[in-house]
Amino acid sequence: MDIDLSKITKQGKALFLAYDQGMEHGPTDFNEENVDPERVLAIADSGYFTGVILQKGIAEKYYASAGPSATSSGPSGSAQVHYKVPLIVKLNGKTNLVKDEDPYSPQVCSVQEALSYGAKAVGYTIYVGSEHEARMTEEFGKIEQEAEEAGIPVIAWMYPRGRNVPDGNDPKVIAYAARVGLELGADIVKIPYTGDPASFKWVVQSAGRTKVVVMGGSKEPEEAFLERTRIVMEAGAIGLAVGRNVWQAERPLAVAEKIARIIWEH
Ligand code: FBP
Repeated sequence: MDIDLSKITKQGKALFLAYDQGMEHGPTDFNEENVDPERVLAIADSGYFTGVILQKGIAEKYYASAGPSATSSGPSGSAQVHYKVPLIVKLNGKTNLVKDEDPYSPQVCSVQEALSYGAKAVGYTIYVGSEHEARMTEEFGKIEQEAEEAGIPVIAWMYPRGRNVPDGNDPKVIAYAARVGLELGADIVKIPYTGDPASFKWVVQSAGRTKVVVMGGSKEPEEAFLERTRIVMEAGAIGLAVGRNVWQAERPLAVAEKIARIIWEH
């Protein structure tokens, strides 16, 4: 069955704002402003994004619950914020305090729970090549089935990592990871950029009918990031899932606008 991606895409393209770094990296990624989920949700809700990626805690306490920008009364009498940007709940996650050579990211939220916060899609990281890969592909298999039954898309973060992967940025390994996403039934794979247009095109081809979005990475100069966006769109990606390069920018909305223009005018 073809899953409908229209709730998290616009004209078939996607721009997701990732805000799960508090779990993956800790608040070292944040400053006084972007440490506040409401501020980042306001960026996500600006109209430039087709989805916001959150862990369950922020999904429940900020996206689905009361806040100062509340607009009406919810079922329990509590005020409800009505964000327009579609919610994507990340179902697994880990901290970087555990220095595992072979990473494993456990499932911390179910598809049903994600749906209860209003999720329009769910996400899951598989560290392809990790000694724990089998546990993650197994968990992913169940999630994929549950999401398909619920009629929502699954996005797989396909990150080649672990002692079996000497270089996680090797284009061949990234293409392999993208292909595994297709094989496992991911509707979209979120993968690193390979570093050059030709090898990235092969990654997109390897993903077949599974759509490709590119991860952001740590903050880089704006023009370099925009250039990378142009290249990946040219190579056939449907868009980006970006966090730090937007909400760590001095003017997040200005950057978001430039990225969106490249994606939709491509
Ligand atoms: P960024 O654009 O900030 O890199 O976000 C993308 C993302 O995949 C997040 O969803 C996740 O928190 C983070 O990167 C994981 O980073 P890493 O595992 O490379 O430290």
